[in-house]
Amino acid sequence: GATKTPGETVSRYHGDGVRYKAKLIGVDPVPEAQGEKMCWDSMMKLKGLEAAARKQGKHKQRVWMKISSTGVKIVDERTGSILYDHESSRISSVTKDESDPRALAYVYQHQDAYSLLYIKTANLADPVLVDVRQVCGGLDQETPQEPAQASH
Ligand code: I3P
Repeated sequence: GATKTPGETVSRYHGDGVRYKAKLIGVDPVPEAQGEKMCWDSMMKLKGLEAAARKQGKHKQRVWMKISSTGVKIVDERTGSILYDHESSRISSVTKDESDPRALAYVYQHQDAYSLLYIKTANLADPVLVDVRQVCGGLDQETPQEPAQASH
């Protein structure tokens, strides 16, 4: 994408920030703030639960993912209620789903625990990843190096 000046970055995330149409795949407690394998395993577990739910005729919850300088909010599309409100300082890692160009996950801290939130975007996840990383102070890119190896 285009390189943004610091000024543009600030205004883009100011106030309500940006929002993306998405569906919530799920939330899973995880033991650490970050970790490639941990995130991958958690995402695949949630993906398995999603597939099982779909077989029973259940659909993922439709949400808005709102990204602003304060952090990330997950809002129910139908009711407008805030499901999750994560301050940027509580988001410890952001992970691209190498198996799905429309999915991403991030880990957030709550009290002394961590959870992974896994989300499917209506369009490509890449610009969303960039936005989350920007508001979280440029988190390290976590790109799994051997995604194909994890499919056993
Ligand atoms: C749907 C299809 C969509 C999926 C949707 C499925 O199945 O796989 O791609 O939305 O999930 O129900 P079908 O083709 O049998 O109708 P996403 O791509 O956004 O996951 P959903 O029911 O959870 O919305």
